[in-house]
Amino acid sequence: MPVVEILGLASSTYTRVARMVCEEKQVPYEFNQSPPHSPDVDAIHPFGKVPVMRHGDFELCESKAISTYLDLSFPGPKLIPTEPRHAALTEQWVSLVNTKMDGTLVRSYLFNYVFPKGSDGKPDRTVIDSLVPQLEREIALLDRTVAKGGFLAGDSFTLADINVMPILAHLRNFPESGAAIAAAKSLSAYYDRLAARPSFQNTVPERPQAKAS
Ligand SMILES: N[C@@H](CCC(=O)N[C@@H](CS)C(=O)NCC(=O)O)C(=O)O
Repeated sequence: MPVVEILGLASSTYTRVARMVCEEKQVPYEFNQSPPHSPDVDAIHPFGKVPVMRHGDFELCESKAISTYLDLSFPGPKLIPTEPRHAALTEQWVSLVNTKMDGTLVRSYLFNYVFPKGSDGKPDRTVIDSLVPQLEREIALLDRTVAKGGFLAGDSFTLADINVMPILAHLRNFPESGAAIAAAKSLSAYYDRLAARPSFQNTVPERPQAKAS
């Protein structure tokens, strides 16, 4: 069996998802640091995004598709449950996080700190302040959800949890999101519990550096 190759950036939340899936299922894999729009990435992802995957002659992009392929192709714990309702809830939470919350929490809020666009090279306070109410609503939603069954989709660990953990890991390092997570008691306990998993520990990226505001 050829080895699975994951190409992407260690700091990329979506890349970490694909790597965590390999780790959880104990799929032997190689991780090749490849930035978005690098030639190897562009050859697989039509929009040059990471992660992408190679497995022998099979090439694939998009973290959810890669996760599904790995989950179906390899033995080990099922990360997308087979029971229909549990599977659907897993899909629902991956979709809610990727299509809405990633936009608020990562691309808008977090990127404002990591890639500041203010004319003085600093994070734009007005933009950050305008994002905080929605950020707090989304953290509160995650908090209420994990308070019910201890996980995002029901009462066991799934791809939905893998998908949100890399985002929470980054958010804990920034002021407003860190405070919101610290105040969300169920979400904080959930984070601490899941952060102890080897799949998470083995994929820790370098810490993103915020520019001083
Ligand atoms: N829907 C994609 C999103 C991947 C994505 O946005 N990756 C980011 C890094 S976390 C990226 O490659 N950004 C570069 C770009 O959008 O040009 C997935 O799930 O894999």
